[in-house]
Amino acid sequence: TFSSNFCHFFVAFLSKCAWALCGGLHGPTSYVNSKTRCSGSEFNVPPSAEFVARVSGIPTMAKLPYRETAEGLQAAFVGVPIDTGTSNRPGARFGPRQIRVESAMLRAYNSGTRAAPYESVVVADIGDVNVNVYDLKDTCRRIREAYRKIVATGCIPLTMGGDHTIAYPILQAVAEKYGPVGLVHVDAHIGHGTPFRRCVEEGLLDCRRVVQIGLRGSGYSADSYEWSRSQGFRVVQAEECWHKSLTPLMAEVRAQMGDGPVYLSFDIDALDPGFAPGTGTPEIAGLTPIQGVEIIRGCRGLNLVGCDLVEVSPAYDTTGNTALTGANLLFEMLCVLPMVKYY
Ligand SMILES: [Mn+2]
Repeated sequence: TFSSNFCHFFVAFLSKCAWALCGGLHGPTSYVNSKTRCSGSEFNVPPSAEFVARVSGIPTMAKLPYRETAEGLQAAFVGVPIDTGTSNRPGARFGPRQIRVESAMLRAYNSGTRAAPYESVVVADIGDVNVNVYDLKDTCRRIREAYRKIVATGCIPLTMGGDHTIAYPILQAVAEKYGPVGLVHVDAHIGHGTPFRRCVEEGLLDCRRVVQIGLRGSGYSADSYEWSRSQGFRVVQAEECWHKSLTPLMAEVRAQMGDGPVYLSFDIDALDPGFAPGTGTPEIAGLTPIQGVEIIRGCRGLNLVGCDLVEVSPAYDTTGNTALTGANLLFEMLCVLPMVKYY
């Protein structure tokens, strides 16, 4: 409608004015200013590239302010730079850093869905978990402890990996707070780094509310997904996704997940390596970026308590496109969090 359009542009205009007034055009440190400090609003708003050059500044996720802790935040971008759990090509430890760099392209509104995350969620980049690159078990302990603190206040972590192992200690912390969670797992592999097997063994998942989407490739036996199905998971192999919109599938997934807490774990290798080559264990004939976006947008309405985007490995990515795709998928995740306002 005209009035909602007007409101949208008016609010966008105001936030830009706030930036300009804040000194967004002046001074080397001004880019980390936020709307909080400028206008008294409670939200953090990244500087618009209309006022602050995209290439300027220290690269935080989406050019959001950096905060030391999750205190006072409703959502937080967190990096977990580890690849000690990688079984093939290493390099995902550099994923969070490269995602932050490419995220400079992100703008404040979701043009496709009309989501306005920075008008409705207090969000910041809280940096990286201090991992132990020599000891995966110690890294898992460090991740679990860091995420306990993050989720303690109700903050929703949006994690940048890192190899998929990290989902295990994250889910330990998440399930400790929320109880066994539903899981939307998007991946070429059944359990990259085996995080979800460990999660099942520890009772962290509500197994009737688990779906795995995009599984494919050669296997260790003819029925590679028997274990998943015998746990009660819904398995949607890549072949079932070929040539299709995944919007109808996601309606079924929403019904499966119900109102309970849900965690979304998205391995970038779910996408075809033609679109996202910068990853450790590529498998051909994967999902398209459109299908990836359909999956995430299809999570709108779920009680999401955490999301991750893992396995971005920049060294195998000659164009930066994998990290750019990862940054955009993380933005899409922010846009489907329960409290996000839509125009
Ligand atoms: Mn994978």
